[in-house]
Amino acid sequence: MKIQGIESRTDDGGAAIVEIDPFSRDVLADPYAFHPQLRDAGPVVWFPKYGVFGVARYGEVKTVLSDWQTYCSSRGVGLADFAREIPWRTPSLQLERDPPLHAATRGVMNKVVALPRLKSLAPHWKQVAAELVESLAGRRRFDAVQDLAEQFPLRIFPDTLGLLKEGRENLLAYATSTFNAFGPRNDVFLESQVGLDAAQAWIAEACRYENLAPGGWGRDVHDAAAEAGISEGERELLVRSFLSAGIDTTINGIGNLLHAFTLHPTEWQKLRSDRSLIKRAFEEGLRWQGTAQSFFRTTTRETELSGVRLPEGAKIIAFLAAANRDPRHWPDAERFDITRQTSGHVGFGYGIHQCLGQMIARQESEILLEALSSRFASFRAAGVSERRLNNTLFALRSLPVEVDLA
Ligand code: OVM
Repeated sequence: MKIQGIESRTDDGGAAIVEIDPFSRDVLADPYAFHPQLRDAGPVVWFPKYGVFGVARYGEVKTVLSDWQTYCSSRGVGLADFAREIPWRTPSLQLERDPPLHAATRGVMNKVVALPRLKSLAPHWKQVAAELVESLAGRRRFDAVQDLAEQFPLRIFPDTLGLLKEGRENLLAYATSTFNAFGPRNDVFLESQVGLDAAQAWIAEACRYENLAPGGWGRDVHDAAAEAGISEGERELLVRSFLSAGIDTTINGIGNLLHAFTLHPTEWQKLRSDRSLIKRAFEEGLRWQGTAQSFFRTTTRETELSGVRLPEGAKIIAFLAAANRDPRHWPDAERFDITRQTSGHVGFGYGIHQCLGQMIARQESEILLEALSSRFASFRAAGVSERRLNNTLFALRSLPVEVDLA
């Protein structure tokens, strides 16, 4: 699909004007068709529809994410500028904070997700993965999103946190709308708002100390944060970060990776013949078809980026997914290749806000891939897949597959 709308015009500061709406249904359904034109338009683009800048090349995306002094997060990492409008939810104490405040909460959270603690969960997660894969093996045809990618994180992560058993269906609804809320108030966003009040109320309740099970990470967050002198209300917000960022992301990271394998059957065979490729396959999945497609920053001062002048208080979209396929950086960028060198991908972001939960996502995905690739000799599409449009996430609603057993 060729998307019209990129002309060689610039705004006053030299940014290339792009008339395309990056949050239109067409682009959200197939962002990778839009990225080449976006990258080629110039190092910095300007979207008049929203009055925001954008970067889609690898170098500029990395610059914006690295320089938190100039490109801040505390004014929101979506389209809304918190300096001008009231945030739609209480801002996150992680995602939507700058140093020095950011460091205090990040330190607390880092303790909770520390590797030895994470590793101690692996035996249980492996057992859950084995059971899930066995039940799918008995069916041979199933939906790799609904029956697999959604099932696995939902069976392990809420228990890891010690969440209330009842009402967990609210988790996905909440995360989906949170990720939509980083974009404009378009139909995609509005559709995800239906019934959200109840989901938000459940989330707030679920984050309270007394509603979190003893021994779970939710209480660990409370305890570690209390020790750091963080108030009770703020402790609850830190737990909320896990609920916001830990479910829809992993589901779609796994879903997108499985989708990539259905499109590239030889890569599945490579994985089966060399299991040491599992780690790389996960990273390549995030590079080639990442979950979080974009985040915004806001300029704290007038600045210049690759020769383009940006005023103070400007919103700028960092297109992570476009950077991850920028041919200026990646050899054979469009190719899904699980043997490639993937280090430096920005699928988890970059800099001080780089995904806190990335080791959790890695462990979940590697355990699942291990179980799948040992049991399924082939893994192929068996019907038409369906997209689930989201202003931030690249997501599938459905991926019918058929497997042969090993
Ligand atoms: C948060 C958070 C962090 C990362 C991603 C995200 C919804 C949220 O701290 O709430 O997306």
